[in-house]
Amino acid sequence: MRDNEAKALELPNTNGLLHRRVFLKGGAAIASIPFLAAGVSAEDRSAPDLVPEWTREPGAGMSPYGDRSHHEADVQRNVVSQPGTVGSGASRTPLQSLEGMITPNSLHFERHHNGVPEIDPKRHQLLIHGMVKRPLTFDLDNLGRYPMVSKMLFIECSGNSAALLAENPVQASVGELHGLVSCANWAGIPLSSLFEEAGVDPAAHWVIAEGADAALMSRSIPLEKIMDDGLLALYQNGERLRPENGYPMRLLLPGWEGNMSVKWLRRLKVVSEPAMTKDETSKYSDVRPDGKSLLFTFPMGVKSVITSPSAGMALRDKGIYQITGLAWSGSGRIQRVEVSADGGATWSEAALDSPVLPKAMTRFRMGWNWSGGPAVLQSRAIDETGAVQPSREAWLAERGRNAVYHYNAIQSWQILQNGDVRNVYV
Ligand SMILES: Nc1nc2c(c(=O)[nH]1)N[C@H]1C(S)=C(S)[C@@H](COP(=O)(O)O)O[C@H]1N2
Ligand SMILES: [Mo]
Repeated sequence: MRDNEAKALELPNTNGLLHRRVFLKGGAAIASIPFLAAGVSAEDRSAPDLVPEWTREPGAGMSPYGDRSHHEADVQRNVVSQPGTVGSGASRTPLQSLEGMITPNSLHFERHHNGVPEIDPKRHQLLIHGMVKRPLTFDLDNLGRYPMVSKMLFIECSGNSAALLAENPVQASVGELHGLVSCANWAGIPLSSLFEEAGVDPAAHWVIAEGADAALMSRSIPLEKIMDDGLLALYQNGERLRPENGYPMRLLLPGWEGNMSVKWLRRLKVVSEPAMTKDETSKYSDVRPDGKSLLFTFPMGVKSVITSPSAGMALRDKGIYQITGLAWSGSGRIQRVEVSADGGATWSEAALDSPVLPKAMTRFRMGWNWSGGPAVLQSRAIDETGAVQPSREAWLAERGRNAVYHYNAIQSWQILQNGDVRNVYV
């Protein structure tokens, strides 16, 4: 019976993909298709213990600051520091273990150039100076009096997914391969209001942002971006920023490469020309096939990745599965996501969880009836500007083998006969 139901929902010639309407009508429609095939009939199982030990006595008390279940303790960031250092490196979000669009603060990816500074919030100040009428300083106290906004925004390191440039496919989890991206609800003060108070000289075009860490991370930012949607972020998913994500204040430039969202922000200097800092010349510039480099490639491209099933997972039996993943674009909203189960020969439209927000992660879903035969799963995102996520081949043809940053090509997961999932190039 289940097989027939599944067959009726299959899109023809797609290697088993199901029409996205299975997700569109909410719970009832989902229950009516054989996703429930994983449930075990009550008759086939020994009677459940109606009074297990946790039901026999009062539970634990309240706690002033919560933690997850200790059974979930192995869901962790993957931490890699550069040889000879502790604080120089990155930790990646375990995308394979998460659902929805929000990254919990404890699992937001981290990228530090010289560790997490221990900042006293009472002494930390932000200075706005340079080509302004009135240089101003702000601390947490007086910032608390400005009108705030909150927005769902992703941050992605432009070095994310660089493992996919390896000659042979690296066998690692989706988090280890693509986990330099996270999405949170960020609250803070639109920088335009602070800049208006300082009074910007009309001849100014750039702002140099500097962090208070021992790397003195600094980047040149077009003044236009700061005035458009630049945010001085103070809160992350409702609570104060985590130390590793910039406590007590960070710059957040929606949709632009993560490096520009300077953490532990202490200075914004208004200038007429970019500063050509070490962080935007020796790094975070894009070497082209002819050996020349592009500077200031700010927005992150349209991108998506299937998080389940993904490398390291295994499908148990042929039958119905949910394919799900994340899509995002530095240029705005995700318009649609397409999924292929035949290595890109055919594409079908996935369902998108709402809300679909600009410069935030969007969760997509697709039903799939795995025949037990060979399959290569892929997702391809298209954003509201019409930009289409490129194939790996097309990306390499354009960017060449010297490139390191801004890899946004389609990820392929191969399903082997035994159900194991592997990273593969097609
Ligand atoms: N001051 C400072 N800001 C910084 C960095 C840093 O090392 N120092 N790393 C940058 C890089 S390369 C990225 S990708 C993002 C990462 O933000 P997150 O650690 O909150 O995820 O912060 C950016 N801001
Ligand atoms: Mo980065």
